[in-house]
Amino acid sequence: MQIDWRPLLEVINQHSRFLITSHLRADCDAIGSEVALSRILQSLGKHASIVNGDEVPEHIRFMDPDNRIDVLGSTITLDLLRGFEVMIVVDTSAWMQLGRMGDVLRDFPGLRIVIDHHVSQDDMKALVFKDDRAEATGRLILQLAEALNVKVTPEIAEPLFAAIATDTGWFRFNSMKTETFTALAKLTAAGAQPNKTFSQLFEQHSLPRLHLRGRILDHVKPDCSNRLLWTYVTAADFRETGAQRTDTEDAINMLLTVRGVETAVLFVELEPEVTKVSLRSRTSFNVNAIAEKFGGGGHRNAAGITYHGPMDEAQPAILDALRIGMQDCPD
Ligand SMILES: [Mn+2]
Repeated sequence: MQIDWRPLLEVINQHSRFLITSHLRADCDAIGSEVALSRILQSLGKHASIVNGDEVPEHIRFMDPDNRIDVLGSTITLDLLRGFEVMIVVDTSAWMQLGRMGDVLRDFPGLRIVIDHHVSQDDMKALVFKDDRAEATGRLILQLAEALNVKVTPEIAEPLFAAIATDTGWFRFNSMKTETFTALAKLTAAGAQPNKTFSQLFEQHSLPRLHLRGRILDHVKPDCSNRLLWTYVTAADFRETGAQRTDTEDAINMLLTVRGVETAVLFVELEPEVTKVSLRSRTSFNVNAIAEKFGGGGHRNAAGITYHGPMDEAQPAILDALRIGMQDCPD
């Protein structure tokens, strides 16, 4: 269903000072939507500030080349957030995900707007512009630009392209639809450069990260007649490769590239008594149910656990639960 943007057009026409925020641990859809929206508002002669509850993650700093995004309590203080007439939340509708900006929103005396594509919706006492069929908030921001008759410059197109590209796993998730390609065509026509964005997103890793991946692959073990693959990273692996904690990101998905694999698990030894566990499923098998047994959570197909115990205790406990849950696993 197409969003009716008219109430928001009216709000934008009638106000001049906008405060934009998004969720903690921002991704490219959050940052891209914020940056593009601020540029759209600025092109209309409005004042727009972006303030988040935490820092832009290092690997997507390229999304904010002018350092326009403030962090509450770090680069900006609460008293400087007075005088805004409209507060706009993008790419989330959950209080929990706003961090300290949630308090700002709770106390905000002006109008509240939410622009989002997630199904869940907290009551934020806001005007909500939502399309939960949209693959990314970035595409909704493009719709808004069109509704406002704003010319989409390269500076608006680039962050929106990155937003859609990342929320669709570089155009491969089944959230991709005809409208996505249409939006991408408009964005590239307006100056977005897919090859540049690809390089910024996926070709900036460190050599230690590559070495860590080598170890993760080297440690892969099959289980449950090869339907389950699991692997691990030890504290020594981090130390010896020089890799960072964040360098395990996405590594688990490599396990799902093997034919016949249904479930993948990655154990990460964070501390002697803390083991981070990532679970993935590409069938109807619900890894979230397993994660919840151990105090973790997530989604059906992707979930995580922070296991308070050594890795050699976490491994048999969680693998056993998976074998039972997956059914028909030989002993
Ligand atoms: Mn998103």
